[in-house]
Amino acid sequence: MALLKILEFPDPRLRTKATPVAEVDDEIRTLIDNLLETMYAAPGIGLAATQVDVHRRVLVTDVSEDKSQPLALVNPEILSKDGVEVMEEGCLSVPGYYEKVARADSIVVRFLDRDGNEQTLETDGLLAVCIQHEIDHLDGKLFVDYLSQLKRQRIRKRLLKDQKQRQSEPEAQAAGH
Ligand code: GNR
Ligand code: NI
Repeated sequence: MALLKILEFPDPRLRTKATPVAEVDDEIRTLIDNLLETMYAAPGIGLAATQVDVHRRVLVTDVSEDKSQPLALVNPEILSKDGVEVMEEGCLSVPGYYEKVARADSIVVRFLDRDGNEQTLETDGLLAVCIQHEIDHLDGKLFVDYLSQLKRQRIRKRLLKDQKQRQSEPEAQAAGH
């Protein structure tokens, strides 16, 4: 298992559209394990392969309190959406910012599990929001795209400033500060 580096907005690699997985093999299972480890360490409730610069259609989530419900979705496809849920969202690729976003409240999603078996999941609330957020990543989309241009530009400028500051302090970066 390995901890992967998470790309941060406005890194252009986050705009890449991920390609479908042809076969769920050991390489994909290793990717899933590393995504889960990276998500739990962050900590976060979801992570898309795009965020670790792997442009394949793979995402993981766990919305439980005690890391008891890991889910991996390969080639996820939303079959139907219903209702509206406004939730305060955050993103590991947009650290430190939380904003309200409106999404479907309930979804039906079809995907391949880690054994390559096709599954259909009907869910709502936080898990439904999280899966929509992660599928957006696979399409090169971020939650800041739903905000006003003014808010998005402010976030962009502040994050760029943080990133440049970290680049100029390589020792602190190595020490994890
Ligand atoms: O950890 C995360 N929390 C979160 C909260 C509300 C809506 C979506 C999310 S996903 C986010 C982790 C992440 O960035 N996944 O891409
Ligand atoms: Ni995110």
